[in-house]
Amino acid sequence: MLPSPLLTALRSARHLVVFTGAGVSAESGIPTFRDALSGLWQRFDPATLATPQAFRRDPALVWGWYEWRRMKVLQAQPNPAHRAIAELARHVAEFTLITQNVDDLHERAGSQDVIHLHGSLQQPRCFACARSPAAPLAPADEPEDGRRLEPPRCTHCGGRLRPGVVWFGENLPAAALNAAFDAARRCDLLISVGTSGVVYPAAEVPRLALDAGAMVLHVNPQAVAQPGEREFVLRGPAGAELPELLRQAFGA
Ligand code: BV8
Ligand code: ZN
Repeated sequence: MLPSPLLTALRSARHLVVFTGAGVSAESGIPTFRDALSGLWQRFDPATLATPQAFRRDPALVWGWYEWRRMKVLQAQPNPAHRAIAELARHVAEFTLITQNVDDLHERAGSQDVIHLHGSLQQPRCFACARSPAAPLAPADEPEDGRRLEPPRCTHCGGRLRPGVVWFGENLPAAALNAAFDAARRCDLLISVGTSGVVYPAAEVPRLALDAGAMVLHVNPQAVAQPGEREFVLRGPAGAELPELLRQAFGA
């Protein structure tokens, strides 16, 4: 049974924020960011591959990695965690969903106005002129040697297309970051789902909510936080914990 202060906070929430990381998509079969380098990619470090320098050095390798991940997303389905988050929004007065993920599984589960702090796999843009391609990308084809894939060219300037994600060393979209920080400061309850909380400035979000007096719940199989007066931890997979939370709080 959820602790009663948490049940009360859920049922009386004026403004609920849900903040997600790669763990919310794990049960859809999308490798988490730290695991995204399984198999063929295991000898790469995400923090070096997810950078503009890596793309400049070897665009086909980086594009191949993202197309492999985009293909995994196309083959995946939203899981019960994504669906429970979409349903939660219907039970509170104000709801904000902030994600670090670059997949579209929240949207495919019915969530709207999702704040993507780190961009999206679905919106490539030109590395040179930043324009988006006129036509959406064809479904990812299998990278040739299992890895490399030449990025398509921009129809406007001939530059290479790059994934529409925020790489390490790149600024986050200001509008998204401001909206996320504003929601964190105003909410009365924030649920942080499936994130290791190591990447900044996104990792600030739960701390901002806590410092502003909100209650914070972490949902993660790993121990990512110490429970405190206004901080709770649900140790388990989001696909099980979130539907159960929804049932206990709203009978949904
Ligand atoms: C910035 C998009 C200003 C791409 C990502 C040196 C130079 C430059 C910058 C820095 C530097 N040192 C530090 C920094 C800042 C840097 C940073 O924080 N680095 C870290 C590594 C220390 N940040 C940046 O660079 C940011 N920009 O600071 O700009 C600036 C500009 C110039 C110079 C200086 C500063 C940009 C960061 C954005 C990077 N892009 N993603 C892509 O996806 O390829 S981040 C990437 O990791 C993911 O998007 C995700 O957001 C992030 C964290 O991963 P998680 O989502 O938490 O996933 P993870 O795998 O880590 O954990 C999964 C969790 O799920 C685990 O806890 C697991 O237990 C749990 N789990 C597993 N199964 C389940 C589950 N939970 C629930 N249910 C389950 N079933
Ligand atoms: Zn261009």
